[in-house]
Amino acid sequence: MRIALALKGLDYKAVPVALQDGEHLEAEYRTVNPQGLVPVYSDAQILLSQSLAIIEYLDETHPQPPLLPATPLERARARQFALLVASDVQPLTGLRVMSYLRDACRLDVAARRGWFNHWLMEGLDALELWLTAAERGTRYCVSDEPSIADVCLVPQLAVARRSGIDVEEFPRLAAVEARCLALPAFIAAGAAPPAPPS
Ligand SMILES: N[C@@H](CCC(=O)N[C@@H](CS)C(=O)NCC(=O)O)C(=O)O
Repeated sequence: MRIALALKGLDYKAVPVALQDGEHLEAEYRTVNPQGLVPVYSDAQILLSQSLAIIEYLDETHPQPPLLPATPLERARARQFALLVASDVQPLTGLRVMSYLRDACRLDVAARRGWFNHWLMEGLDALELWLTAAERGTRYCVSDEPSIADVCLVPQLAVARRSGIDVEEFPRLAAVEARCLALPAFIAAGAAPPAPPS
């Protein structure tokens, strides 16, 4: 959501929610999102959850630059990549699922790590293969402009990097990521990994 806001050049006030401290599960936050998940987006009129719904809302209310490409096939392809991340990978690897595996299923660290890596790697493999299959020499996932696909891909790769996965094993994903992270909007949104210690 932050990347989409930055690509659109929109000013916003970020209200951090400390997930590791369980702030999102407290009654106060649940008055904002009863589901207890981030992000939510609000302006004077509305309160919305679900990243993809928010991003499409921003795209429709602030059409420039478009986050969904020009042709029906490119739009479908962009949504395909975005959904692969947001519906197939993130839900299986998110904090609440990992906490449930620890607390309710009593899985140890190794088993939880195995679960996390399995679903994340399966998703990255699929994204890389689809990117290869759809390869038309474009700068970003779907076209020569960043789309909703890139907006979803880059944070998922940041999660992979933080988890010690070698993203360079996925050369097409890594190349798209590098191009995105050279864009001011991705930098402004904090999508770039921290610089290595000197
Ligand atoms: N489908 C939701 C997923 C939201 C979600 O899982 N957000 C994570 C942070 S990226 C979260 O709030 N995790 C807290 C938890 O799992 O307890 C979306 O795309 O917005």
